[in-house]
Order: sequence, then C-alpha cells, then structure tokens
Amino acid sequence: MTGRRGALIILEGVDRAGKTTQCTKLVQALRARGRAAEMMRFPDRTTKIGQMISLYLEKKINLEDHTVHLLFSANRWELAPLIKKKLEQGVSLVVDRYAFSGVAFTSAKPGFGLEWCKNPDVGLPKPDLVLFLQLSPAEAARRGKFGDERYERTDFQKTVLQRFEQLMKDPSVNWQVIDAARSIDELHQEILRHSEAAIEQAANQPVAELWN
Ligand code: ADP
Ligand code: FDM
Repeated sequence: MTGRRGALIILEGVDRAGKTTQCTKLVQALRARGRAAEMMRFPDRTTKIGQMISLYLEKKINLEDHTVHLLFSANRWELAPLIKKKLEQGVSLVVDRYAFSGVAFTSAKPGFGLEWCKNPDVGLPKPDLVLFLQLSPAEAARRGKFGDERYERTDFQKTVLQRFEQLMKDPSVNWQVIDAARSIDELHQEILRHSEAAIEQAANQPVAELWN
C-alpha cells in the first residue's frame, strides 16, 4: 500500500429508489476489481442509539422531533471514528443514507429550517461522492407499497424530495444525480463509473469535514 485512503461514497434517494440494491452491487463490483470495500447504512440500528431510533421508526415509541433529529445525528457521530479508521486503512465505504437524509426528513416537518437541521452534522467525515437516485413518486409506487414505518407516506415523501433538491444546490458537496428509473444493471454501471472516479480522486487527499 502507498498510503492511499478509501473513498466515502453515499447513496441517497427516496424510498424504493434502489439504494440498498445498488449499495450491495457496488460493494461486490469493487471487491471483484480488487478494491477493499464495505457497506454501511444509516440509521445503524444495531447500536444503543440505533435501537432507540428503530423503535421510533417502527412507531413503538414516540420521541420529540428535535430529540429524534439529534439521535439520528448522534448515530452518525458514534460511527465517525470507525468511518475515518476504515478510510485511512484504504477501505472504501459505500453507505446507504447519511446526513442528507437526516436534514431532508427533519426539515420536511413543520417548523424546521435547513440550517438548524444541518448543524449537528457539521464536521462529520465528508463524502467524496453523493449519488442521488432520482425516482418520481409514481415510479416508486410501481415498485411496491409503502411499509408501516414512520415517514412512509406519499405526501411527506414529496416534501422530503423537495428538501433533497435544495440540498443538491450546494456545490461544496460532490452530488451526482442518477436517473433511477432505468434497469438495475444500467444504474449499476453508471454508479460504478462515478465511484471509480471518486476513489481515484480521493486516494491522496485527507478526509475533509462535511459543511465546514
Ligand atoms: P431503497 O433501498 O431505495 O428503498 P431497494 O433497493 O430496497 O430500494 O429497492 C426497492 C424495490 O425496488 C425492491 O423490490 C427492488 O428489488 C426493486 N428495485 C430496485 N432497483 C430497481 C430498478 N432499477 N428497477 C426496478 N425495480 C427495482
Ligand atoms: N431517516 C434516516 C431520518 O429521518 N433521518 C436520518 O438521519 C436518516 C439516516 O429513517 F424514513 C429516515 C429515512 C427513512 C428511515 O429507513 C430509515 P431505512 O429503510 O432504514 O432506510
């Protein structure tokens, strides 16, 4: 190894856009090409904080809106040291949702501005690439019904999509919008191409801080 670090690659998008499918395929493809790669997802429901978030999403407990926003952020911060360590060891991380989901979902609630929502995540490891899987609500509906979790409602998800669109205007983040209405394999090829470029670009640069 020549001290090349791994890249932090995030997949974002509305429910059923294909994030989980594409994260899995991307990790497999990178490994097949001899690159070290691992998958992560947020919320990470396995930690103590993640278990509380999971109960909230399953509607088994209620939490005040600011409180749950800070828990989602804390769930990222508790994993930030591991993220940095893996990247420095040369492992690329493919992550299903990150701070952008955090901001988009909370700011879709009444009374929450984008800036307040971004604040707790300022300084997290900055992604080298954020792939936004764009899919219309109608196309998403064709892929199956919503489950029973909190936030799985068409009207709320439309507002979430608007918030994502506001976040994508920020040129300090390397956003790539992917048309997710195509076949799994077509999407995969495009995602792999962007990811390879990001991995090469990140290799010799230090990990930066998000929104700082
Ligand atoms: P997300 O993680 O964004 O919610 P998933 O990867 O779980 O999305 O995919 C949601 C559903 O849509 C699954 O049933 C999956 O098999 C299907 N799916 C994923 N990608 C595509 C695609 N490109 N075209 C059609 N169906 C897809
Ligand atoms: N979500 C996810 C948030 O509200 N804030 C966050 O910071 C993150 C990472 O939790 F509805 C929402 C988005 C989605 C739910 O669902 C997580 P999945 O199925 O585990 O992605």
